[in-house]
Amino acid sequence: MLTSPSMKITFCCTDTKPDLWLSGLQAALPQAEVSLWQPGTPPADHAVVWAPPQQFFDEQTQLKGVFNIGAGVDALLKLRLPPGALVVRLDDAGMSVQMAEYVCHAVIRYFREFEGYALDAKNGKWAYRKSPQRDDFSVGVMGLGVLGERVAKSLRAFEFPVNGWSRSAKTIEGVQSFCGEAQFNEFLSKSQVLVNLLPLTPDTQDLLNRTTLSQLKPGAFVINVARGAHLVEDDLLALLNEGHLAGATLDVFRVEPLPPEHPFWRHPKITVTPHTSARTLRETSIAQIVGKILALEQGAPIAGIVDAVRGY
Ligand code: NDP
Ligand code: OXD
Repeated sequence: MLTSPSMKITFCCTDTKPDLWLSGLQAALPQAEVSLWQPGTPPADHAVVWAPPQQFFDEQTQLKGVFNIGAGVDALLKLRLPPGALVVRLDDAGMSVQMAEYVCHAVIRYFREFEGYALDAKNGKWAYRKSPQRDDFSVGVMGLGVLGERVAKSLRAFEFPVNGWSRSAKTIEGVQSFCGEAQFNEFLSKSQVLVNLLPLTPDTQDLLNRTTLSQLKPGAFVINVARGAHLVEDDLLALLNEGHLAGATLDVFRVEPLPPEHPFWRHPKITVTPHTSARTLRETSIAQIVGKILALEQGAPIAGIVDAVRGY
């Protein structure tokens, strides 16, 4: 038997239909007791969560593992968590390939002017557009973690010059590494496209603002796929309207769903998608989480443990 017969798993995921998660977890952990959390649920050993209420942690004080069904833990870390619990984020689980698709699509759409061709086609216009020189078209990826590294490598496969910015220096073939505050301005000034894949922490909140975005090359393009609170929305709008920025593709917003009256919806230089660049894949995620629960129960090391002080 792989798990103790009394092991209890509780599931508390806002905005997520629970049934297939519960049956999937139960099938993968037949000896465990898997339940949907509701107020008063007896203490569990491990929790599978997304945006749970504070009451959940106030009651579930004996958790050993808190498994977030996403990569970003910014919302989770705002709560008071049980002191003994390890917080574990999803570690790729099928998200990095989706993120690479999304970002490469957005970059290539801008580089090859496919939006302009689509407009021309609507008007029956047959005309060539001149793409910029690839060598002058540097893409800067902020955050070179699980997702950012995959995105940077995928962009390299299209032979774009790629720079990356992270806290610590990285060695990724073909990608120039910049790190820390000291190298941030240089990184920005080299970027024709800026891709944000940072975690949301006190250090990174509002980091995409007038001062930083003004340092991008003239006519730069911004892709935000991390969190809405990284971006000062009015500053982006001003720089687009003044012409310093050419456009933006935004998947995440300060308020989600993006309110109907928000100017981003109708701005001609902004493409909006509904926080969909890398979706959580249920079956892959269950397999990963169950593998980690079993490893933890056996005292084995696992990847993806969040450092609450660092914030990611
Ligand atoms: P990781 O934790 O694996 O990577 C984070 C990267 O950011 C690391 O390279 C880290 O540097 C760097 N970093 C953190 N803080 C700073 C800082 N202050 N200055 C410079 N670099 C910093 O995260 P993931 O790649 O898995 O995910 C990134 C984010 O993407 C998530 O936090 C989430 O918000 C977002 N996301 C969005 C999705 C969507 O559908 N839109 C889906 C999934 C995730 P170092 O390596 O040196 O530690
Ligand atoms: C995540 C997300 O953090 O979906 O995984 O945004």
